[in-house]
Amino acid sequence: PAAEQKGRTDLLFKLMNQYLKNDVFSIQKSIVNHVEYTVARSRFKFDDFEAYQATSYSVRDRLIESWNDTQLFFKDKDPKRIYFLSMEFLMGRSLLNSIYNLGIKDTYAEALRQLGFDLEVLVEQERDAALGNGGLGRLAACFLDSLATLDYPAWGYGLRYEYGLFKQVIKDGFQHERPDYWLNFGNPWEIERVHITYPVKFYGKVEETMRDGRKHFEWIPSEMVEAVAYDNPIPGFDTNNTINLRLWAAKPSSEFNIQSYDTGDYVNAILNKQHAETISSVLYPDDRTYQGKELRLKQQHFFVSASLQDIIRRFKDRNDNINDLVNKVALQINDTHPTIGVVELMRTLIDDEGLDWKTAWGITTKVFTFTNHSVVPEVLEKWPVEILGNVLPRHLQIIYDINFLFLEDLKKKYGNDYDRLARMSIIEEGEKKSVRMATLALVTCQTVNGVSEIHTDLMKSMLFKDFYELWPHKFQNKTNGVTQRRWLAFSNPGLGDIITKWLETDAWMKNLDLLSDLRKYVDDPHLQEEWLRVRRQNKSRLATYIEMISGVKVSIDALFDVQVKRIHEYKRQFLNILSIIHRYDCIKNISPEERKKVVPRVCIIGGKAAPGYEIAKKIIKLVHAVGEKLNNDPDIGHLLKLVFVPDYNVSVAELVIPASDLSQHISTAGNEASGTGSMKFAMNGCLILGTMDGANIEIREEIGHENMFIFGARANEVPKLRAQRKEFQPPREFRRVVGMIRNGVFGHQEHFQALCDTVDGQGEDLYLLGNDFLSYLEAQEAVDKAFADRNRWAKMSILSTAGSGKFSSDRTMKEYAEQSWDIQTCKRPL
Ligand code: NTF
Repeated sequence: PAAEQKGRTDLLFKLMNQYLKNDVFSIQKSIVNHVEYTVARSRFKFDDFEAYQATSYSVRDRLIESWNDTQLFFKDKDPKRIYFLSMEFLMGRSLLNSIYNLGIKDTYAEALRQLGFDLEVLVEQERDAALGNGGLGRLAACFLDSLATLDYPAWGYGLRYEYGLFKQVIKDGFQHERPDYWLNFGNPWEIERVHITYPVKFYGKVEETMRDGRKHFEWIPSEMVEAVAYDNPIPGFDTNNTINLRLWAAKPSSEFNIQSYDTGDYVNAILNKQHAETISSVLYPDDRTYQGKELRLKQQHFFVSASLQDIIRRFKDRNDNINDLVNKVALQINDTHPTIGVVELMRTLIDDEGLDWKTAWGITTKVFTFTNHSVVPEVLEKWPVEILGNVLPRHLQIIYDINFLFLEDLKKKYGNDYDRLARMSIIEEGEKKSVRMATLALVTCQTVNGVSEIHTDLMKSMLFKDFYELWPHKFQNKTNGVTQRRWLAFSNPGLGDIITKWLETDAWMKNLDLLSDLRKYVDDPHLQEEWLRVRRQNKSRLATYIEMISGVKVSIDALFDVQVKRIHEYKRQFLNILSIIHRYDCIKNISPEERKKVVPRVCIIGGKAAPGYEIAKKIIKLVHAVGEKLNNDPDIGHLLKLVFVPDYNVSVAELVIPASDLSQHISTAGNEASGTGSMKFAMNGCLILGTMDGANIEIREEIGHENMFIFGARANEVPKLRAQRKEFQPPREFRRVVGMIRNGVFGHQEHFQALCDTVDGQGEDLYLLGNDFLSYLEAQEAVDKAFADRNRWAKMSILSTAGSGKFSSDRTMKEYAEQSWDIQTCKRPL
């Protein structure tokens, strides 16, 4: 047997070193093999989609090698790991990103070319993985890219929704939602782990017993659902590390409720079980209103419970003492959505691990860190006690206990200041008692951070003022960032090449601060020429796309003015439309001579409205109505166009951002926590028209106020302006354009009255469109003036890119690693 054993070891060792090769022929061999044996098509006849599938599977093979080895290496070193818990990961497509990150893009392109396929065409076959709503989910995706690239021992955990964010279809200018069944044609980027499953419990009751002389609580659930792991390898760039995003799908539990089969109603017993799968079926499409729906709470508990079981299992593989958890595990909760996990960990430690409250509390409060992503209190999730207590009865008990002890402590400090105690309580009293999830997170997490400087300041001074007074040391700022790999290097390769050429290095792909060296060459006419040429090529690509989707022909000499993001009143797409109407009105009323001086513009608006958000949907309709009018007005011609880009998503963003001259980030100051789109645009040399809100303020610091167009009320002025609304008389220009809509200049009057009401007449104009209008128009004029001067614009554009080094998510991740998670890198050697 010893000899046999040795023979086997030798054989395995030999086999283990048979890694896939990355020369053109080996890649072709693996693609064609997948055509034949995975896709089951003939290698002599397969179409673009099948070629995409086979190519993806061959890339996946390579990812798996790197990922297995990374996981083995992590297991061996057993460093403290960071687990990033998020309800949303807006990944977009994977093929191009993976082969770029693995450093095999050119070889793949060549391999495919010889086989008669075009990589660029195949890439388009992939469906976006849209498991997120917008900024919050995309941020999580950028973070994973940076964590892998920086060699941090990290895991992402989330939900494998069968339906991602709905597809937006426009009919007669109205948004319709279509389900995004993205798994329809299979998903080559995931690996189902049939053996990695955990039971997740719901409902039922709690029984109190005595155990070892101590009170013991036992939760007897009445529903059990199985969580099955799906792994998504996330390769780092220019490193051997590939980390994991583990998403959970719900499956009926095989063990539970067996007795119901014995009642004779076998078929119904099975049908009832099928309900379990609904838990992971659909992503909620509202990004800042919570509806207190039971299913949403079940989703939250489902994914954190499975994740925690998985994390504790992994911990126990290598550690005997549960107290060491704090040295091995950091748990990041992305907004309040995973907050129930804090309670689930307490429950596990006390009920399952047998720890006393104090020990469990000591561990729990050291492992969790919390990021808040919103400025206004209305967004903060609250769960009605009734729902929470029904779905998770033991958790509600624990929440009450946490709150009791917390309030006792507060009383010691603040005495009978009951107002304060009521404000700070985890339980909100009132008609409908509810659990304040952000408060729960604040009380239990080691640190809490905002996502831009102004946001963190507002958290301290307004949103969580009481808590800042109590625990100033808990509060941190972590300004958001985006990955320059996906958002600059891969989606704008032309510009990337210029940057590499002038900096004489491509090291900016891992150290974005290097971009600042571009400043040295900003006046060089060669750089300016090359820069503008690439930007024109990108614009021409977008112009073709625009014509395809809307039939509108646009001139690439015009200024491409873009606002793409979720549609929200606070983001003020309506303000943008009003200024477009103003521009239209001005052009109509000037002489042909004067028209010659007008700077031509193509205005592009895109974004989804939450399905139940009526005003947002009207804004979309208005874009179409105004577009219809001015795109077909012979007086206007190419001077002004307005197009709506439907179904804005990650892939559309990759096309639009590199082709934009100007991008708008014009939220009412004090409303946008950060904004990350702005960072992508700035990196790509697009100038920003914005308010002093969110990350715009820091972008301005980096890029220079002279290279941005800033307007509007400042955040500290907003409360006063709101208070003075009753006396405020909007300017004549504002009343005129709103009047044009009301009077039916763009038709469909009946749809727009309610929208106009929000900004004039009886309306409150909560977002101060009327107040900011003139200053916005002035900024727009400054834009025209700058664009008319080609050299000046080129310079400003280069300086935008040069100043965007700070906005890499690599920087953000390093800050979290050092200041919140206390983790070290763990780099796998080749
Ligand atoms: C969003 N928050 C903010 O509105 C953005 O300003 C920010 O850039 C992103 O988070 C990422 O931090 C949300 O979507 C939510 F849901 F939290 F309100």
